[in-house]
Amino acid sequence: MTTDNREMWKELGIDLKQHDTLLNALGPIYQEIYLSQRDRPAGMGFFDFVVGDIHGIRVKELTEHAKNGGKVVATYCVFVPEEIVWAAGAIPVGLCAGAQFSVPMAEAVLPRNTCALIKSSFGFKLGRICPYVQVSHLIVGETTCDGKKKMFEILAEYQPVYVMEVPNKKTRRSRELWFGEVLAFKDVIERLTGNSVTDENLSQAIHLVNERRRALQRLYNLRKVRPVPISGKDSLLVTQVSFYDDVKRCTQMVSTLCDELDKRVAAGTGVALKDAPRILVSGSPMAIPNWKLHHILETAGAVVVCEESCTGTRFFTDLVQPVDGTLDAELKAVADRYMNIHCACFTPNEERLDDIVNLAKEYQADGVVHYNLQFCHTYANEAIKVERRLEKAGIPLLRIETDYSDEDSGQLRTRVEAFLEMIRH
Ligand code: BJ8
Repeated sequence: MTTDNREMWKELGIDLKQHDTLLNALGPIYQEIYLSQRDRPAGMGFFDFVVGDIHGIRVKELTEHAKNGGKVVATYCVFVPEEIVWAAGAIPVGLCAGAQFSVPMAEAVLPRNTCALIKSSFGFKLGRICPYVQVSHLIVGETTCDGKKKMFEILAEYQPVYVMEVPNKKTRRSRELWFGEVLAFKDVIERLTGNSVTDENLSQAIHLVNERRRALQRLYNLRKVRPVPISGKDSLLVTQVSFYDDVKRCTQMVSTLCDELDKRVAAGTGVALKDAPRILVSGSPMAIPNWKLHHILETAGAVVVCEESCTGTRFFTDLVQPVDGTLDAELKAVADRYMNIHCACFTPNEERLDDIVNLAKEYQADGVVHYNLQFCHTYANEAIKVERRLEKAGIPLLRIETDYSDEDSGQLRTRVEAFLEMIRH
């Protein structure tokens, strides 16, 4: 931790005492969960470095950008079209909201029976402990769930917030509404930055983000192999880091990691025992440092081969389709791409059920663990349909409902072990 960093955090208005407590806690957790893994790919070194310096270099880059007149736009959901932000010369940052640390702070204001993701993100602002929140000029929220949209109203008392309306259906009229929202978002970002989004800079931004999606697709394709060359924990970390690291650098580092994994595959090198049950995790997103379920699964002898979530396949599966021509056509292509994210906020949402079954087959999963955050009614209710669909497909399912605390870890471990035992026999 350099003096430079402390100065920078102070300038950003960070509560240094709380912040020290947070960073001091992260080190040992990372050591136990990540660095203790055996046979990790060398390419994970970059991602270890990024987490080790989580509030250092990247925050400095954003601060420099801001000092030079650039804007930083923070987001909480994969529905916010980052291409538009890049096109206008601003930098988007996907905020983490995976730490228990900030939950009690949020509970001083928000109802306790709110999902941990909402409480964690709100607590980071309230406690002034996240430099990514502090450095951002605008937070972009969305209307994906009731808890979030009401939290954004309160968050707006602390920092500028703009909320995009995400429709709840996938009808033609909903798509039109969403396209209108994308156009309105472009106007907001243009006003914020003073720069115009043009067909040229938008097409460059589309290419930039598509390249990162391609790199992540490549990483996930490598996880389909038997034996799997990278752990679920490491893969999850790569996706988590790609929410806030520089898009070009991240694409490069994921590609370098994949080059190494290609060699592992060719040599038949795997990270888990041959008979380790292969698990697909499906459900709510897992932001840094939420590694709880993956850690329990992988220390119980399983290997996570895919995440059907917004910190998984929903983040990168579809590319924005390239179109020749007008800005309007490009914006339409961007809007269309985002409407293919099968979040549980949609009704009906059969596409997500299809995805889970298809992914389980593609990744040769022996079972699915459905993960939903306590008090998240959208995913909890959709889990009923997931259960029925998987039963029909003959794929074993374990439903987990939890939060960010460690209080239920022992109980979760027992349930996970019983599930893996059932799969093995
Ligand atoms: S597109 S999954 S990132 S909304 S877990 S806050 S739904 S009560 S996170 Fe999400 Fe966008 Fe959808 Fe993805 Fe509400 Fe549920 Fe909490 Fe949630």
